[in-house]
This record gives sequence, C-alpha cells and structure tokens, in this order.
Amino acid sequence: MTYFSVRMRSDSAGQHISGAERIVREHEVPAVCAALSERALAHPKGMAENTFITVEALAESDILHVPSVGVKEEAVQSPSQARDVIEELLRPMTAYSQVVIEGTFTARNMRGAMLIAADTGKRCEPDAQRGVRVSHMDAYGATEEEFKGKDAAREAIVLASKVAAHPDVLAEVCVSDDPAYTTGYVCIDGTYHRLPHIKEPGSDEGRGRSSSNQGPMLKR
Ligand code: PML
Ligand code: MG
Repeated sequence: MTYFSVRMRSDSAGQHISGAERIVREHEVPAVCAALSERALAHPKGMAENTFITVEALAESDILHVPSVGVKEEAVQSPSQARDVIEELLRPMTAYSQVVIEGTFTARNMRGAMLIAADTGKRCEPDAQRGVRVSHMDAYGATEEEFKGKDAAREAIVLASKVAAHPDVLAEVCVSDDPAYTTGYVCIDGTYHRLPHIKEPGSDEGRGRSSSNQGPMLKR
C-alpha cells in the first residue's frame, strides 16, 4: 500500500512561521494539504506570506515503526530550575552538558538542530547554519481530527520518538521557537521530560531553529 508524506513549511519576509507534517493514505492527502495550509495562514506568529507543501509517495516497506517515548511532567517553576533539571539529566551522559545547555538557549537563525558529540562537546553538522533536520514522521494511526489544531506537545513527542530511536542519539533538548510557548523538554533514555517555564514568555530563546523544533542532540 502506498502512503504519502505531506510536509508544510511557511515563512514571511524570510522568517520561518510554521512547519508541520503528516504521513497519510492517498485519500487523505487533499484534506491534509488543506489543514496544513490553513495552519500557516492562521499562525499566532502572523499570516504566512509563503507556504510550501510537498507531497511524496512512500512505499509501506520504507516506513519504520518505532515506540513512542514515555512522558514525564517535571515540576519546574522557572527557567533556572529547568536548566538545573536539564543539567542533572545530561551530566551522566557527557562532560559537556553546559555546552549543550548554552547551545540550546543561545543559538539564533539556524535552520535545523545542532548535533553535539558527547565525548568532545564539538558540533558535528557539515553545515552549522543548517544543522540537522528530522522529517518524514507521524504518529501511527493518527486521525485527521486529532491534527486539526496545532498540538505542539503531541508533535514534539512524535519527533522526539524518531530522534530517540536513532542508536547514536543519547539525548535531545528542545526550546520552542514560538515566543509564547514556554514548555520545552529534554528526552533521554526513552523518557520525554516535559519542562514548563523553560523560558520567559516573549523570549527569543529557541528562535535558533526554523521548523525542526528541537535543540541540540547529543551524539554518542
Ligand atoms: C511540550 O509541550 O511538551 C513541548 C513542546 C515543544 C514544541 C516545540 C514547537 O513546536 O515549537
Ligand atoms: Mg515550531
């Protein structure tokens, strides 16, 4: 059976507005294209001037099913507490946890995520401004209804599950690029630790990336 990857990204004046994607059956493609383009037009960051939708056929045999990460809500009250939780979780993985944390909060204008080597603290992406991007993913059995509105957490869990399934990824840290969205996460050992108040509302932290949503990934 053929599936289709449907991906949307939108921008205004060169600034990323929104990105989202699905993997669906042929009969769902038109409705999903409509729903994703509506999302770009009605985005809290402003109506997108340009929306790009890519539809690609995927053979069922090319689709890999991986388990969803477990979710743990952390009782975090402030950005500094969030940093402490990230530091505590990363410390057993690398001597460079501060490099990862600084990278998460200070990167600007990257198009993808950083990939940092756990044993050196050095970046590994061939193009540092582009970073690495995670794409072609969806929740198995997700329905159109569930995807009507933006559900940032649900989409982030799908992305984090794909990242976590890679044997060389030890951890992933995320701060949203949406200035109003102040919940982030660190995903490590198959658990997605949700961190409310990871940044102050209105902060441009997390604006380092465009549509990939995730911050540094720590590579084995
Ligand atoms: C969460 O609510 O669990 C974190 C979601 C991060 C969303 C990142 C984004 O869409 O910009
Ligand atoms: Mg986003």
